Amino acid sequence: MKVVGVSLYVTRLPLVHGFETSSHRKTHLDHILVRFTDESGLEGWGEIASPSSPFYSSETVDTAQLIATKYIIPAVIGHEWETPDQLATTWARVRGHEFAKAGFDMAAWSLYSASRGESLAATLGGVRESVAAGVSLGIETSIDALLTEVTRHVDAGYRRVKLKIKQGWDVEPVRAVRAAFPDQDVHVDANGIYDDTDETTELMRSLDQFGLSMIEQPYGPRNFAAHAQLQSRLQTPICLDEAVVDLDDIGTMIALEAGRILNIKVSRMGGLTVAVAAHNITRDAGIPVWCGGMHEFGIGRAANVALSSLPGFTYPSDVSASDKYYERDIIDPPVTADRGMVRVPTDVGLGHTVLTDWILQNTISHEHFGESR
Ligand code: OSB
Ligand code: MG
Repeated sequence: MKVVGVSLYVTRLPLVHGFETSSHRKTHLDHILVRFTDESGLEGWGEIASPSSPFYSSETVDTAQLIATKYIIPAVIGHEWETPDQLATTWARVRGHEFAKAGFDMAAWSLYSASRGESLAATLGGVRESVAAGVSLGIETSIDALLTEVTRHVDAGYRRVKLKIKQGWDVEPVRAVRAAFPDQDVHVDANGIYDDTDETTELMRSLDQFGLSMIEQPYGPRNFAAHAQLQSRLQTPICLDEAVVDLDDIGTMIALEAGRILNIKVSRMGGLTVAVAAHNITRDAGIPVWCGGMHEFGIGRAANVALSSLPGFTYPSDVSASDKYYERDIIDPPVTADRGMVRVPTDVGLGHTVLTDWILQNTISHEHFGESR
């Protein structure tokens, strides 16, 4: 196959409910949508779900656009490939910039699965007809407001609730949620905000009493040693997110016993090709995984659902329904959850129609490279 045309759309959607993590609050997202056209006129879509500011990782929408236009697109256009991993070799020598790469890798997989006349999930090796969905709930202005959000999503049937925590918003909100929902699968995510101190160790040990299914990324992204030491002192499993951006990091995580669970994010790891490899490695190592999210629009969300259908994804993924995030998604039908289960599409490619007109109506800038079709 050969990609002959690439379009980039910087598209903005407002969130239905503002979202605050330990680093900042957001009310809308700008994601870069990637459209491939091959020589036969087939289409593939991908999504660069980088945040606008470099507070989750060092990438931003602007850096992704720069890397895409300067390094990835010139290498992709006209390159002959048979499988997505072959196309991924064209950007392999670019260090870092995983979010940017992920958008292109996703477009390659969606084009590739469409060309095979199969669903994306089947092409990736998926085995599930539906996947269990969790929700990720941001920091709220009060514990009452948080309980309202938790209640709404537990009532909707979501299988797991993740609470964002930071200093001053950790033990008390968790205590309140646990008291109100004693049997609910609950976990917390610190997005790397805590310092490696005795005080943090004590705080994390006090979270042990709540029977959380995991504590996600308490320490900074590079601090495997601190995670390993904390894990040896906790009953609750530590789950790594920001720390693991490539397969070597999984090796480090395993060698140091820096966590017992891995959040595999397509965006953070540079695409579906690496995400599938990460799934295979962790499965062989006996490390359970789930698929994390970056508030993806429908294209990235469809990729997350397809990935979550692989056998190693045994914990509920952050693949909530489109309406948890956006009033109107950019795909039809939108992603829906039925009692916390999301059906894996069996139609060819992404399994959803991409709403190009709706994308254009919400697009801030649009660029085209190569042949136009
Ligand atoms: O740490 O998983 C995270 C959103 C933005 C940045 C980081 C994270 C998140 C989420 C959202 O938790 C998960 C979702 O897409 O529902
Ligand atoms: Mg996280």
